[in-house]
Amino acid sequence: MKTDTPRPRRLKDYRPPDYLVDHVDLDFALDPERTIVEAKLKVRRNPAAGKARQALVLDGEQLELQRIAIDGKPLTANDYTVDATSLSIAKVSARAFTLELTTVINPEANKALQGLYRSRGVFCTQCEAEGFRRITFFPDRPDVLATYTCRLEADVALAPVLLANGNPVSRGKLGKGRHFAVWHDPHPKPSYLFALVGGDLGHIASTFKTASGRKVDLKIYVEHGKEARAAWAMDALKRSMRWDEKRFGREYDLDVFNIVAVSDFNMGAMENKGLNIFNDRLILASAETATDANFESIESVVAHEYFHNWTGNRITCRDWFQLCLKEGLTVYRDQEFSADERSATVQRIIDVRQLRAMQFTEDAGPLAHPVRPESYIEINNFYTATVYEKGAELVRMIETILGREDFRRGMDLYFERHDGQAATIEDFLTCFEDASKQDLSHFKLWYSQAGTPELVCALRYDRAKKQAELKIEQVLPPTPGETRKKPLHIPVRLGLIGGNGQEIMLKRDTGESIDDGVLHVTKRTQTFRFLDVPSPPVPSILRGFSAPVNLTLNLSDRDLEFLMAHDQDLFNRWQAANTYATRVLVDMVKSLRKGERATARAAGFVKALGASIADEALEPAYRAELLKLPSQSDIARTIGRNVDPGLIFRAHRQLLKLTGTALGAALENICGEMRAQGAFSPDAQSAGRRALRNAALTLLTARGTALDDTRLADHFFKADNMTDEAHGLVLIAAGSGDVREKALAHFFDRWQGDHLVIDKWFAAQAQSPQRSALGQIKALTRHPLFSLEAPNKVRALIGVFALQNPVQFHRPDGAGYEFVAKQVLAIDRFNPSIAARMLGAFRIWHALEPGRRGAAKRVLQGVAKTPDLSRDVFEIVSRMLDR
Ligand code: B3K
Ligand code: ZN
Repeated sequence: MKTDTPRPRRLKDYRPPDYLVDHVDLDFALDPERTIVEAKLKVRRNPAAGKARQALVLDGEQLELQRIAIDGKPLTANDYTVDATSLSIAKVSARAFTLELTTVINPEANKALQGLYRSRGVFCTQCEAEGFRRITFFPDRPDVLATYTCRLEADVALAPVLLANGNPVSRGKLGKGRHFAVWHDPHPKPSYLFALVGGDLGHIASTFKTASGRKVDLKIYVEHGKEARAAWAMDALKRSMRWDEKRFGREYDLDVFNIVAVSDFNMGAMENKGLNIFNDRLILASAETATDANFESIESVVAHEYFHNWTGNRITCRDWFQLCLKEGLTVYRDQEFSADERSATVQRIIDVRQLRAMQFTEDAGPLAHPVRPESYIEINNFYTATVYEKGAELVRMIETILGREDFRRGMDLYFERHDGQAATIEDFLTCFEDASKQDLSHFKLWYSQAGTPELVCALRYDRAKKQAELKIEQVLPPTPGETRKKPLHIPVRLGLIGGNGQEIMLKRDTGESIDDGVLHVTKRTQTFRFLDVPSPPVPSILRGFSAPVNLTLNLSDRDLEFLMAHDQDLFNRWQAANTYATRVLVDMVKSLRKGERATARAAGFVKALGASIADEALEPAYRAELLKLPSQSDIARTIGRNVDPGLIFRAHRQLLKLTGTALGAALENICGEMRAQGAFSPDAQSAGRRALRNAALTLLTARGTALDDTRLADHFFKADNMTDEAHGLVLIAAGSGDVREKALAHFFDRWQGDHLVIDKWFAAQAQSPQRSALGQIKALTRHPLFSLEAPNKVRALIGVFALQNPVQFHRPDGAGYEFVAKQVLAIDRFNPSIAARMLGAFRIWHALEPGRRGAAKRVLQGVAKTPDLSRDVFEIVSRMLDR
């Protein structure tokens, strides 16, 4: 381990910046290996800094400083010092001055993909969180807001397209095959939102007229030849722009909005002002090359990045501890957008599934942290499901607590009060308090307390008094560094359903109104009494998943069947099915452990499921969600300790097979009825039909008759869209035999020229539960189309293996762990951010049975002992082992 152990930064140490920068002039002479950056910063003392330090300290990494001057006068070597991470000028004028800097950088050598780098020959940037300091020296923190003018110069042949933030100002030829472009962004922004692009790209164009009548030119830049595949993203962009006007009264504020798709990108996309840069997998889509899930995530990420224009850019974060201020809020907004554009219930189911899979898992392990963390070593490690997805749930709870109207008033006030500022969670909450006159001080605990609360509920019915009594206890499990927790304010949406399936009017004995069905749980234990309940009710608790908690409630299997049939809250109807399936699966794991077969309970579940999916009043997408059984990781999370992924795999298979067999006829019907009607369309309804058909196919395949094998092979080989083709490939690759090799070879031949589609080929093999999988995956790391330097390839092969192939990743011999750790260390040499993320797959190691736990621990200890770890990996592995 490094001798100079990296020191954490802490929220409580926040100090305003000593100096502010009001305007930045940048001039880039783009060159693959020697890009010259001339920066002119208009600097002044920060009046709010109190007793400012004399020295001006700027962040800077991996920069070659060529020239430094103040107000045109070059500094001498005695005037300043430069070390590996900063530049300090001991004495500067108390009055405003212009600091001039010339730095040289090497984009081609930049494999960390932060700062300025090249992706398949295209110059592009990624500055969030701290990448701008790899471009020039700067106070690289989100509370320093400046306007930017950016001039770019490059060879026309190399980079005919030159883009930066804001509006275009001018462009022209320079001779010697060079040209230039100037861009100006009038909106003050932090350095993390800076962006430029230079390259040879094609584009599609459109326009948008804002509510107040301004015309905005929209362009999406992609690799030549892929223009047609950007149409869906353009459509999504325009729908997002309209939606933000209607729902939140937010208009776009520049003359142009540009999106550029690049291949090598550490994350999904980036909201740089007026110039969003995207991982091309989140832009490019056509029926032949993209699945419905791809179309769906393109729509939601395009929306997400666009929505950042207000929640993130116009109002940014004071410091990185406040990350959820922009991310949680923007995820909430994109979820709402998808809910409005598609089916709200199905969207909620998808979002909650994801929350539980990623965030609940994180919250239950060594990497648990509050939505607003209080310390970090490397901020890139905190772009987590907790900050994003749980952060969004907190915003949603505010809406549930205040009601839709007061929530909107609070949002309006937030936009009005903090436009142009770098704000905090306190600022945000105060807006809702002021707008609604409600006190959110208790609610605020959600931001600082980690862990997933458990609500233990019990319902009693008093026949004589015709009263029902619901007792709710909140259990707050300890998380690293935090053992005693305070009770939270938890909004619990409730319904009571009478024996006839009718909703019972909720009437509290206290007389308190409960029109919205929301109970406010604020104490450790609370009892709610309801009057005039004519017959014993079945409770439907946490409707719409009104809070990110686990629910423990003693419902009988009959009660779950009843809810599956009658709950008017369709989310909870699905939840009942999901709870029932989980129960069955956990039982099966227990029996397998004892060497028994337990299928009795399963029969009840399957029967109820059969009845649910027969209900044609329910839309296909919803029925598809019913048919998707809990995943192996869901079962592992529910079991929680001494997890044996081998047994879980077998139980899961058993239930799939049982369901496929028992519901065979109905599923076959679905496969027939849900065939495509007419030409491919990515809309939600058509996608829902495909989803239902594919879900049925999964279960029928598990049944495993010769007929089922033929159906699956046909589904794959005759597919006319990527949703069916990719789904078929995954199912076929999960099996063995000739068809597997044939299908993989067929897919490879067809798609080897397409660097995005071929990722599906890597991923299908990475998730195969076959014993031979690891050997094949190792071989694939040497495949000519694979590269450790390309994050999408790493995610498709290594990420999918570690996260979506539990049975092989958690091989009892530890070989899966060793393989992933070895890749992590190799990647850490050049891309720490991706390495740390991959290592995160170990976050459930403590919950495993002793044999695997020991194996995983040894591998983690090996990582921890490796010399010269990045801060990113150092922090993750330390937290992982520190418990
Ligand atoms: N704000 C970016 C994420 C940046 C991640 C930096 N490690 C994308 C988004 O959340 O919209
Ligand atoms: Zn975001």
